[in-house]
Amino acid sequence: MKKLLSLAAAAMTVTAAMVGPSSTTLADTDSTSYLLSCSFESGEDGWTGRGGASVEASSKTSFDGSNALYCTNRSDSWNGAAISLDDSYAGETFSFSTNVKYESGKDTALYHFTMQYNDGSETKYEKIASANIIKGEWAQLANPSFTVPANSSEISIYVETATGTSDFYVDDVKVAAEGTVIEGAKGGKYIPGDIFPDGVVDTFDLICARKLIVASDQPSPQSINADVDKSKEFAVNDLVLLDEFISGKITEFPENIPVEEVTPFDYEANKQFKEAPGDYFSQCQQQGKVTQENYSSIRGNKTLYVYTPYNYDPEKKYNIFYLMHGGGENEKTLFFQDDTMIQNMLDHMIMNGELEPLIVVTPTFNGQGGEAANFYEELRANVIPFVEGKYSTYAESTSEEDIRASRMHRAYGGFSMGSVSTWQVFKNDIDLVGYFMPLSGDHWGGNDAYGKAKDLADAVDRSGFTDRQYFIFAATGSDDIAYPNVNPQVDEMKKMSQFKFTSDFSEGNFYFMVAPGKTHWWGYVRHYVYDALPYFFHETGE
Ligand code: FER
Repeated sequence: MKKLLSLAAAAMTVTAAMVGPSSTTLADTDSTSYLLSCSFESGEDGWTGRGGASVEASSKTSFDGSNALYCTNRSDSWNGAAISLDDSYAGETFSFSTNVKYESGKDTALYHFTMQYNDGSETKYEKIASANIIKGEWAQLANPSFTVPANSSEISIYVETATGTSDFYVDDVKVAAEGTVIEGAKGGKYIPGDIFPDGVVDTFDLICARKLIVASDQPSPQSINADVDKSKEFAVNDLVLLDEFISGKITEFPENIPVEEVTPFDYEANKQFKEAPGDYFSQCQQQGKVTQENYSSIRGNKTLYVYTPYNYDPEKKYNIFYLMHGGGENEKTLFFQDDTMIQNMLDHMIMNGELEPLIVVTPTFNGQGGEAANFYEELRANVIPFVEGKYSTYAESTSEEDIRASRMHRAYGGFSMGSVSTWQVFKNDIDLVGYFMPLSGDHWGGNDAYGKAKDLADAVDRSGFTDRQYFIFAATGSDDIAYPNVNPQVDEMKKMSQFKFTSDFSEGNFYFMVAPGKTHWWGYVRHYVYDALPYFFHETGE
């Protein structure tokens, strides 16, 4: 009884600390001898960047002392911070511990403390400890009994993430004899219900939750664990569920995730071509930014450009539109040529409230073995993960699963050969993209108009998506050289159940706008983007 009381008192103390600024527990002060102990107080302590990552001792934050190791420039989730261990570790069992923290991006992220070694024939990787950690909080990744495989060599230990490339800090890394309890950060782990951060959900958490709900209208980072129903706020319902969970009435927390808001949009059902106002192609007083990005792809090293809207905020989520140039053009065509200057048009549309701020990317299909019809491969393998790992979109991470989950916030379009690439993206990447804008170009697949339409309809059937889950706004000019190719394809598509023809995407999913008298030129085609783009990103895909 006495013990319980004192633990409850401890719980109260921690609660008070949680409501205020987060507190950390100092590492042990006993005389344990460590095989490795890295505090980063006077440098990197032998740690190096893994993959392309960089590491440096930094005083921006620390778990213990005044420095931590700061890991940046990661271009893949396996990039991180590493240190080599000598071969004498092989075959022995030790206690490993590190503390990790990250400061931007998702609210929680999965981190791994991993060992790499050579088993005599190949390189192997084994997780020492893993944890889902809370943004802005130090968390400990520890394993008191981890055996380094016998006869291994080239051993190193490192910190990495399961997905994404965010910067992180590492501090107070220790290796000690098997079974040693190495003190580390308390809490910092995402465990719904674990409000008194001890790794288990029990009565102490209920005590903390009750205190939290009366004491705090400003939730602490730790209160993400208190929001057991994932409603994005800690409320009475969470308290009720926690009580039921602890008493054994329920064995898991039912989720109450808020439905994602989409902006209601007043579609026209039969959208007619309308030119953007002439001054939309001059500089706007609220300018977005166009950034050159270099990336490596399955078809060599390439460049693309990223338009970020005025006041771009990496803490917010943005819809994203990939827009492909035509044959003989390149990734610069859309942003740097007098007859395009799409960025000025986007600036004006966003400033005047005609378009939600979004990210627009101009990649290229040019390159080693690259062509319009196979760009969909590179889009999936390289372009989307690269861009969306770096810029803030609805993709929670660059895992294919998270890219799929955010497809209703992703569009792809293109002109001429770019339109050819668009139909191919529809056919092959429909699981990643929800909106399509093929401009002045037909689908290269199938022998005749029916064959082209059928090829696309078959792709829909294979995907399993319903006709509320993909949207096509196609356009061309009546005098465009592509019109005689596209128009018959559209006529065949209209007959198929997969495509419901209207520009009111609350009712259907497929439209073809014909601009009277216009020919095959970006100077006209940019206006199709002006007409079509505001129609995107309003459907939930439910
Ligand atoms: C078409 C699709 C693409 C088309 C032309 C192109 C004539 C591209 C032409 C080029 O890049 O030269 O439907 O119709």
